[in-house]
Amino acid sequence: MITIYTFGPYFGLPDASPFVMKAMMLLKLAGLEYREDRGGLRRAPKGKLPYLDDAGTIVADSTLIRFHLEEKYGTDLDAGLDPAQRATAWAVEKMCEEHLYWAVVAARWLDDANFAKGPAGFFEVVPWPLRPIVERLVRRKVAAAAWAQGLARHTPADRDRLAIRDIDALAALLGEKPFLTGEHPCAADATVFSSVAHLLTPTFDTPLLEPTRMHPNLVAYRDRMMRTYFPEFAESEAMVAG
Ligand SMILES: N[C@@H](CCC(=O)N[C@@H](CS)C(=O)NCC(=O)O)C(=O)O
Repeated sequence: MITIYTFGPYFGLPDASPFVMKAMMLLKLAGLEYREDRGGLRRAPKGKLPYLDDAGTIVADSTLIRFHLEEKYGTDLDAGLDPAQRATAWAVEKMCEEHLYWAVVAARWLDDANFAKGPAGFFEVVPWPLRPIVERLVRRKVAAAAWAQGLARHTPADRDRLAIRDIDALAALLGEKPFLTGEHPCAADATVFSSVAHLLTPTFDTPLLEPTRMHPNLVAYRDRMMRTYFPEFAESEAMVAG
């Protein structure tokens, strides 16, 4: 049995991390059973989640997990796509992960009110009097990572303008198709779905929620994917935003 190391459900979503949700989706798209383990962060080989244990083979990083599943189980999660569609899917995935994701991180971790509504809850397991110290350290680490990536150096207004370009691009690329590249999901749908679901959760008051909600095709896509792949979350509070 494959074990995937996760943070667990938060904000009405299957996982607090879009990368973990993506990896869970990839496992579902590959038709593989898995179990979740929420206690793996301290032993994470790269200090991040997700990572996976497949009969003793440890794979850390959601995209490397994809490659592992495709290689070990002989499946092509982009089956049926031509080279240009594969290239577009890859570029869109990396736009979500390396650009849009950081706007979501900034909105949640740098804004005090949003931090209190979301990430602060991750530290409830830390006993007093350590909790505020650990919380401050981790928050500082996340802020430093967002600064190093670059998006956090902009004013919030510029950051949001840049992220809204990504959101509009996703909506335009999806169009009226059920999935990013057509009638069937491809690997990048795992990322796009988890990104859109995270953008739409009403837990956070962010300037990215309304620009996402304004695209009925993105909302319908999120709803469709959630109903199909995570039906246990289809009625959660995160789905109210649509
Ligand atoms: N490139 C990695 C990114 C994973 C990632 O950034 N995970 C974050 C949560 S969204 C994490 O585990 N952060 C914990 C930390 O930095 O301490 C992937 O695709 O899996």
